[in-house]
This record gives sequence, C-alpha cells and structure tokens, in this order.
Amino acid sequence: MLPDSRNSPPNAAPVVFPRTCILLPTYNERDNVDPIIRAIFDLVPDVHIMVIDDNSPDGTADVVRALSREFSNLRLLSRPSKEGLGKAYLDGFGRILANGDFDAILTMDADFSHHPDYLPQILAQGATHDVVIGSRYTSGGGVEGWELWRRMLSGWANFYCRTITGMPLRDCTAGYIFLRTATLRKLNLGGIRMSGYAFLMELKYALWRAGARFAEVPIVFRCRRSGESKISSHIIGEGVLAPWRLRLRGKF
Ligand SMILES: Nc1nc2c(ncn2[C@@H]2O[C@H](COP(=O)(O)OP(=O)(O)OP(=O)(O)O)[C@@H](O)[C@H]2O)c(=O)[nH]1
Ligand SMILES: [Mg+2]
Repeated sequence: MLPDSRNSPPNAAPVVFPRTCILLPTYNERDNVDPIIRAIFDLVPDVHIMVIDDNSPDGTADVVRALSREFSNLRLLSRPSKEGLGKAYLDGFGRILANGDFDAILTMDADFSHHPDYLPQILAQGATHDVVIGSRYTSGGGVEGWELWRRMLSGWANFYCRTITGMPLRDCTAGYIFLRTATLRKLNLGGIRMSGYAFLMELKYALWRAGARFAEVPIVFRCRRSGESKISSHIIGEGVLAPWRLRLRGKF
C-alpha cells in the first residue's frame, strides 16, 4: 500500500492507494501515448504502467521504449500482432498475476477518453471495493463529443446488457476499471473468450458472479484526442450477442 499525501487536505490522514499496475492497451496511439503516460505519472507517481502494444505500425512501441528510459515504473508488453482488446488485456492480466507484486490492476484506454484526472478518486474507492468502474451512466457521469448514433448505441447497449444479464451496474461496457488482483484470481480467465466491448461485459459479469463488491465513480467520457477509432461492425455485433451468451452460460 502506498500513501499519497498530495491528494489529502492538510492534517487529514493520507489516502492510501493499493499497489496498482495500470494496463494501457495500444494500437496506433503514437500521438496519445507519451502525453497520457506523463499525465498519469504526474497525478499518481507511485503507480506502475504496462503498455500492451499489438505491434502498431505507427511505431507506438518505439515511443514507449524511449519513455521507459525516463520512467522506471513503465514497461512495454510488445505483442506480435493485433488480436483485439480482450486478448491484449488477458495477456496483461496473466503477467501481473504471475508477477505477484500488485494489489490491483487498472485498465484504461490510451486515447484520453478515460481521463487520468479521475485516477485518484478511482484508486481511493479501490481501498474499500474489489472493483471500481469509471462510469458514464451513474449520476454525475456523461459523454462529450459523440455523435447521436454513438450515444444512442452506448446508452441502449447498457440498458440491454443490464436487463438481459441482471448485472446491477449502470455502465456495463465501461473500460475504465480498477480490479483487485485477489478478486481476479478467483476467475477462470482461460474461459473468457470475447473481445472488444463484449470482453468488457464478460469480465464484469464474471466478477459479479464471483461476488465482487463494485463501486461506480462518475466520469465524463470524451472523444479520443488523436488518431483513429478501432471500433468495427464485428466488435458491435459481438457486443449485441454478448449479454445473451452470458445469460445462457450463467444458466448451465
Ligand atoms: N493492444 C491492443 N490495443 C487495442 C486494440 N484495439 C484497440 N486497442 C486500444 O484499446 C483502446 C480502446 O480502443 P479505441 O479504438 O479507442 O476504441 P473506442 O474507445 O471504442 O473507440 P473511440 O471512442 O472511437 O476511440 C485504445 O487505447 C486502443 O488503442 C488491439 O487489438 N490491441
Ligand atoms: Mg477510444
């Protein structure tokens, strides 16, 4: 446990953060990766960051290699090819669990949609919860800059997922997630097969079924700062089927 007194009012007991490794998946995030790593270390210098890059053709990994000479808490997991968000995260989870040095993992996008400013609050909630979600759909949260179709798709997807699976979460497709490693160890990670948004639902569903204590911290999700989205019709299609697959799996 690492005390971080910068986030406490004078004379208050310091907020105690769990020892956390932030996983940043990247595919063609060359222009975002340097500023986001600096922004994270500026706010929470004691965390570790693992960038999980799927051999981005734009040279994202080279930027991370250069930065790792400046920041000793930064490492790069370089994977041979693009396999989707789910596979990238599972690879990162496996390495963190094998390593055993961390109390918690935090997943976040590298494009500033998940702003680092929320980290102190999410980590503070992590002291008393197994899972903390940076949530767009809890009171005080929101989305800025998305076209109408994307807002409607995301809002509908959450309502749909909650209704079909019974998960009592406001933001079932969120990717800004703090997870205790002890809770993650209870899951059969080898059984998690989905990718994209479906992976994010499957992970939360597995955590919920394992009895995890959840908190949702409101965040405003903003459009990516630079570069292109990797969302595709395949990712959306898998997301539409995911709640039904999870519900059926839960029954048998
Ligand atoms: N390692 C790895 N990272 C990925 C892959 N696909 C997406 N990512 C990263 O995962 C995060 C989320 O992907 P985005 O493309 O931003 O998806 P999104 O947030 O749904 O779409 P936008 O809002 O349009 O940006 C970003 O940091 C991506 O670089 C992948 O196949 N492998
Ligand atoms: Mg994004």
